[in-house]
Amino acid sequence: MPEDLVLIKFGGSLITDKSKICLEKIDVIEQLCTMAKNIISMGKKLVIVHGAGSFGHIKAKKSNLFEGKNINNYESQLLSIKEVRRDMLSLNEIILDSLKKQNLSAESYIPHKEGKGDGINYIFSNKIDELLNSNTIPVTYGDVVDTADTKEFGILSGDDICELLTRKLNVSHVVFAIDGADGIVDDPNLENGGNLIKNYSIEHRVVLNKVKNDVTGGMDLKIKRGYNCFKHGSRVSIINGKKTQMIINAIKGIDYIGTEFVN
Ligand code: IP8
Repeated sequence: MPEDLVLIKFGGSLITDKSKICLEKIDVIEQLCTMAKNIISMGKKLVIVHGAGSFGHIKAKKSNLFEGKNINNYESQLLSIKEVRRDMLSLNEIILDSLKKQNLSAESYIPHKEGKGDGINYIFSNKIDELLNSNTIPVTYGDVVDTADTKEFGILSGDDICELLTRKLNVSHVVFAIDGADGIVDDPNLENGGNLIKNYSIEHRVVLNKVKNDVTGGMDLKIKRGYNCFKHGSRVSIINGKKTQMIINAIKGIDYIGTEFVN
């Protein structure tokens, strides 16, 4: 696999309006895709992962898709699975179109079609490797996936994907592009929105709020998955996705505003 492989997760709250069902933030998506063009011009290989935001979490939560098959609610769960998969495909399509506007070669990896297993147990097909080998940017996302056990289905988060792909592909740098903060903050409930932790190590104590309309856990899961990517040997940064120059700086290895995982 390439030595300089960057994986960026576009957070669901960053690219969608989480309070309104299936509403994308097209200006933010376009800014991120312009940044992707920049990263490719730097000679890096790139994998893009995106979250679900209001295209996934609201319906997934309503039908408890995270917990798998519920015999009392099975029919309506099956309907929700169809809807969430359809909605996620349409969000993925919006991102692909925006990348194509930048003349980038990009193709979807659709989790529920290609692999099986929920959360960190998901098994990938080889499609991502094949796309990278043909200089195409794989674009994948958090999805409702089938499982091989009695649960029948469950949720694969984009954050899980970051850890799984870091292990599979030896990613050199994982960047979580988030909304509403410059990185990990000590306490988001403080009047100033919290103080940025520039160098995060696992000993840091941070206050993590419960996220509305979310089935996968917001910053909590990002920190867990990010830490595992870091332990695996990848650089890991959490950066405000609206400050794309900071993401470019981080990838270039120069000073940036954001959080970097350290020992
Ligand atoms: O937004 C969740 O993915 P995430 C996937 O990356 C669904 O945590 C369908 C809710």
